[in-house]
Amino acid sequence: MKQLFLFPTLILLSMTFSSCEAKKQQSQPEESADTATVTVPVFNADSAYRYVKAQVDFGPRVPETPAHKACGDYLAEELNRFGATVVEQTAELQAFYGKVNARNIIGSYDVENPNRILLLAHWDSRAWSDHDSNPENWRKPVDGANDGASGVGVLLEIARQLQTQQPAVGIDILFVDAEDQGEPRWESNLRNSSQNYWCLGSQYWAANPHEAGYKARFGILLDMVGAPGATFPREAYSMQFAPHVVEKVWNEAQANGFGQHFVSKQSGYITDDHVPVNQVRGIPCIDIIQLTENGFGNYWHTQNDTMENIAPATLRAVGQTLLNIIYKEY
Ligand code: AHN
Ligand code: ZN
Repeated sequence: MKQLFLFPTLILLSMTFSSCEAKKQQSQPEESADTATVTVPVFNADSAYRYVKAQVDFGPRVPETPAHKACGDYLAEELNRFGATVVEQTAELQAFYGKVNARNIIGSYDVENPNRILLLAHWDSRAWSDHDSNPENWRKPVDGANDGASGVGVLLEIARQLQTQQPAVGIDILFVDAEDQGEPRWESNLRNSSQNYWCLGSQYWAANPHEAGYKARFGILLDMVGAPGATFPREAYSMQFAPHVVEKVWNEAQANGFGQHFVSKQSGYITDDHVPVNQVRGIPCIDIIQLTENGFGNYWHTQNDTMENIAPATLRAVGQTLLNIIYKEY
């Protein structure tokens, strides 16, 4: 089943593009504007679910562990298999406990196209379950099925779709590392440090993009997009830096019946990977992140952030909305 969208302005644009062509064809009847359509691929949530599970099956993707290395290789290989141009960057970054080797992985489509959209998610999983109800679990790493793997899984499924049908805009998929290794709760002395030990990979990328002077029209960050019944409020930094992108994405979601996830209410400011993209790289970037009254959900930074708590329906709501946004952009 393909989804069809009326797309009247596309025809006008293509006519101005090729004025020589238009002259030659002047005698031909013009296509009426309201028959112009764009076909958006259908997001396969089961496929996305499998990409989430494949990451979790490596074990926690804590930087500098064998599972992390193996999963990074897998992600680069999948992007390559789906026809992306893959670039990686590694950097030694300052974590609160010392240096950490981080690896950002970028898959680009239609690289010559100057009109680009950036899609990103963090691929590392947290080294500590410091919000677990059982203190004995605090020093265990999280599976990060939702916190990490869900966003990456949705983007891998989008990569697979991009290969089959090229949209009008170029797409860059950025998997950032070392987002989730910020100081655990017991290091409360570091809370007031001026250093932000979260989002290390995206901070590095924003200052050192994979391509000199890299720009995109806008960016969309996915963070914790797989929980059953997840709600995504309009996050405050997103509203501050990219209100038009929030508007576009939430309208698209609500128009397609995903309003139970993409709720209209606003949230507070969340320090996440979109902040350096906005502040350092100057790309308007939003964060689609699960948030409820009591924070990031019951399983956040606990031993229960597992595949049992991943719902294909939520992956679909986010993935289909993104595909609609991508294919309607021109
Ligand atoms: C903080 O808790 C500082 N920021 C939320 C970003 C985050 C953590 N996303 C996933 N894990
Ligand atoms: Zn986290």
